[in-house]
Amino acid sequence: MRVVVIGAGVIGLSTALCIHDRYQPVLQSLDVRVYADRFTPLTNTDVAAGLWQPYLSNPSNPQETHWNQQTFDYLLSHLHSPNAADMGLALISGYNLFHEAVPVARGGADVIINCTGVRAGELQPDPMLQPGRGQIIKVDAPWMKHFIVTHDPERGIYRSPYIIPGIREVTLGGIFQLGNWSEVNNIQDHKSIWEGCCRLEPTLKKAEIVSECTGFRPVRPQVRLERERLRFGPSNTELIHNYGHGGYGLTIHWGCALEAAKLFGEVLEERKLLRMPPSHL
Ligand SMILES: Cc1cc2nc3c(=O)[nH]c(=O)nc-3n(C[C@H](O)[C@H](O)[C@H](O)COP(=O)(O)OP(=O)(O)OC[C@H]3O[C@@H](n4cnc5c(N)ncnc54)[C@H](O)[C@@H]3O)c2cc1C
Ligand SMILES: *[C@@H]1O[C@H](CO)[C@@H](O)[C@H](O)[C@H]1NC(C)=O
Ligand SMILES: CC(=O)N[C@H]1CO[C@H](CO)[C@@H](O)[C@@H]1O
Repeated sequence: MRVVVIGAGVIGLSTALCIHDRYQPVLQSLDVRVYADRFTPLTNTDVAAGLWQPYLSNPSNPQETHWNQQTFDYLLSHLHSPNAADMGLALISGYNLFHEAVPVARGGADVIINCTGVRAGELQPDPMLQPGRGQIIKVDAPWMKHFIVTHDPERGIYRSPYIIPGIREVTLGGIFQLGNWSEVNNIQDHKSIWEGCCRLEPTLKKAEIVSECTGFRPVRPQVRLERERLRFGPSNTELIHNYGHGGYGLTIHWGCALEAAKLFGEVLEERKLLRMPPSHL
């Protein structure tokens, strides 16, 4: 069984890991490879602030709420493990403020998993998928112990500042611009983030800027997580899509990886490849 995962952001890596851990013990042979044209630290996942923050429940797919919950439980279960620091895990409190002031060899895989994020449309057009451009500034401000996320109706979701401490740096942001593919940092956006965040937390004025970058959220009305069968001549290749996680990819990733692994298990069952039921994670 040869599995090719396209994409090395949080979605591709967690899906590859989940499939490997669950099915490697029960298959005669399982070869999982991850292909991507960008790896860490150059993916959109690296730009994310990293807050577990589900959006309001998605009426077009109530399962997303369940996947968010599974991810939360998974992260929480690792909080006191020796891996917590490597996973970047920390429990922090904070404030939500409202009213503020690849080239894949055809036939070379039995199953292909598309975890291509915002650029999934390059491989096969998906009119529902759009870039939600974001820009962030990372600062050194170890005195910041709480997150502050604003949802300002006046400024809209598009320029509403947030301050999110990570385990090393603090992420300042607040830009959400739909449909713009520009990867350059914009000076107006920079000013808006800096001024907005310093107004929320004046001590940030003395924080040193470590880096600044732009990334794209794979915005879609709902995550695309489903099977599709590809036919190349006589051979059947199964395709599993797992993309379109918007501004909540880290929040939902593990639940989606479990679901993708379940779909993979269906393929194995149909092909009568399972020697015993899959191990439970
Ligand atoms: C400013 C900002 C802040 C964010 N903050 C948060 C947050 O606090 N919490 C949260 O949960 N989410 C947050 N997000 C959202 C989160 O970053 C995304 O949902 C998540 O990174 C999507 O992961 P992904 O693996 O699908 O995509 P990506 O990280 O974009 O990875 C896609 C992978 O596919 C590969 N790829 C794509 N197309 C091809 C191709 N044609 N050939 C070969 N390889 C290809 C790329 O090289 C890459 O390896 C934020 C996003 C932004 C922009
Ligand atoms: C897209 O964003 C870039 C960088 O912020 C900006 O210079 C450009 O004007 C924007 N384009 C559109 C069409 O909004
Ligand atoms: C939607 C999407 O990205 N589909 C692609 C997944 O990967 C395969 C193999 O490269 C493509 O054929 C699909 O178009």
